[in-house]
Amino acid sequence: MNETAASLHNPPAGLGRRLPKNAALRAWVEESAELCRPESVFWCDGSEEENAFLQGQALALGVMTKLNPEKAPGSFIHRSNPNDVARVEQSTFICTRERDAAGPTNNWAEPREMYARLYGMLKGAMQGRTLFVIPYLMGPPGSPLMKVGVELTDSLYVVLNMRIMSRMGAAAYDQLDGGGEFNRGLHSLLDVNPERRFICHFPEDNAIVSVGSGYGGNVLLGKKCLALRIGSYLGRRENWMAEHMLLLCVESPEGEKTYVAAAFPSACGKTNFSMLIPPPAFEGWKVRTIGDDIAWMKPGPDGRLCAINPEAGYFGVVPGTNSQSNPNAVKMISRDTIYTNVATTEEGDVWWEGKDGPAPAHCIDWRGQPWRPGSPGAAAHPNSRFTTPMANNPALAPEADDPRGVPISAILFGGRRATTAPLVYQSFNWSHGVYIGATMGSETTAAAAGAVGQVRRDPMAMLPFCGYHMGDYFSYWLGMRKQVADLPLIFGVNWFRKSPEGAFLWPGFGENMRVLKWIVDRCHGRAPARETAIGWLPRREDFIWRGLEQFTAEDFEQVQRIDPLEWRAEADSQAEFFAKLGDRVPNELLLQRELLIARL
Ligand code: OXD
Ligand code: MN
Repeated sequence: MNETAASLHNPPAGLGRRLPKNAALRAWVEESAELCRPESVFWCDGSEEENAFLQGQALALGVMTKLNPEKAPGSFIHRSNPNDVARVEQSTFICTRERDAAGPTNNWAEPREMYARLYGMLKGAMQGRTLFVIPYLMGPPGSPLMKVGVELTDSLYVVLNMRIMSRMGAAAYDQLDGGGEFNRGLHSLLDVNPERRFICHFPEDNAIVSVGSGYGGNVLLGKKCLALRIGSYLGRRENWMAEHMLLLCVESPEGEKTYVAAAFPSACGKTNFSMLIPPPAFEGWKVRTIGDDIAWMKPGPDGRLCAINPEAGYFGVVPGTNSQSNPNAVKMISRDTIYTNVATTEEGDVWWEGKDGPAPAHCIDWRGQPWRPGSPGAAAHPNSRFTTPMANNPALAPEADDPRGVPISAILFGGRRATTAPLVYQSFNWSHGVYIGATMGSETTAAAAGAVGQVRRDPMAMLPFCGYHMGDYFSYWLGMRKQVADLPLIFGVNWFRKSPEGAFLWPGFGENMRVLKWIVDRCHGRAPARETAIGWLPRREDFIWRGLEQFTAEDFEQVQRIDPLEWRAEADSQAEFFAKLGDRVPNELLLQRELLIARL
């Protein structure tokens, strides 16, 4: 079912021909078509009629298969090339005139050279295919943070996913017809060959070229490429922030709303946390989702940091999704969803490791091979994904569509750490909080190609996504202190601490509400804490324990334990990381590290 030759047959009259008034856009599409030589050009308008037509074409061309409408209404499965299942950090480039602008954590290439190389590969690459023009918005229309993008692609899968993930079509034409600036994204599958796979960002031109992959994070260009890599670059220039953060609203029984942003690396539970259902002891409390992956934030006129979710859908990790880990997601992906690289059952339903119920006796695995319990390897790829509209989320906050955004009270930084990092602690102040974010460590996951389970520094969960020098990014974060009068409080969290025997210490999922409640109370000056070497920690009595009485005082002590030796090793590993970044690391962060060591 790999998508290699998608050429549309006979679009009904009126479809694919919505030409924009924007002359620069028309000229660029013409130039790109001259280079790539597609059989036809299809201008997407985002209409329902278009969607139905394109879905039909995707079925006819074998790009997707329809799932049983009784089991998964309106849903499809796509199996990708097995060599193309995750983001490829080694093939991702930031192309700026000066090498130093990209910094040591990014692959860099000289823009003219990289354009020449990419255009060489793109020459005639779309012969026999259709070039789709996808105009889209990131952010609610009318938001001061909204951006316009246009993606040109020869992949139907990309069109159908972008339709879910962004505000695609008419709303974007409205902006483009006004003649404004837009991000130019050019994507081609080529022959889906890892040797010819490059995800290249040209922040100085507000442009992206992605070739040789069909995997979401590499090709849904509004997401990681525009909303994070180009976004972080533009943000620094235009005084806003693009962050790898979920956004949620906690509403108390009295109706008090507190908005929280949280950065966790890929596949560490952002989607689950953003729509958690509080346990029964929290009657009347509600958690609602604004975003599950990306936050754009800007100092607001009221002196607070104001955030929007630029996306319109969720591209989430499937395995492990069940009615205990994320009941809202189970409902949300039960219809109108594109699944990628899960397994399918004989009844035309989907299956994955960790789904509710027993494993089917037989199924077809993510590679399209017969699979049964005991077969080698997982039935669903560990990075298999769902693409689903945010409107499907039963916990969606109405604010997700509010162009004004929401004022942030707390920022959480969380890694996947088996040791060292406690369940929750609060920074002493903004500078210390930025240091906590900058020194975040996390075990690697299947969301990126490469080894899984190794601790690496992933500052603010942005290591794969920061579009410029990481040292300058830290300075920019520190500088927010001057722009935002009413700064959010900053916390470190870790849901993944393990016992020496390797069992998770904290039950996680909905129980994370207990942690969230303490954080919210801290924001409103209602909860005490005790000072420690690493920050402010809750005491056991500061949490609500009703319904989780089996989590004893000793358990709490274990999950919150600060081991000075582990922290000394942590500080050493942070020093190594800072050294790699060179002299652009702000002194203030080096000083924070010294202070930590002194306190330890
Ligand atoms: C994602 C990722 O897909 O971070 O969100 O990889
Ligand atoms: Mn992500």
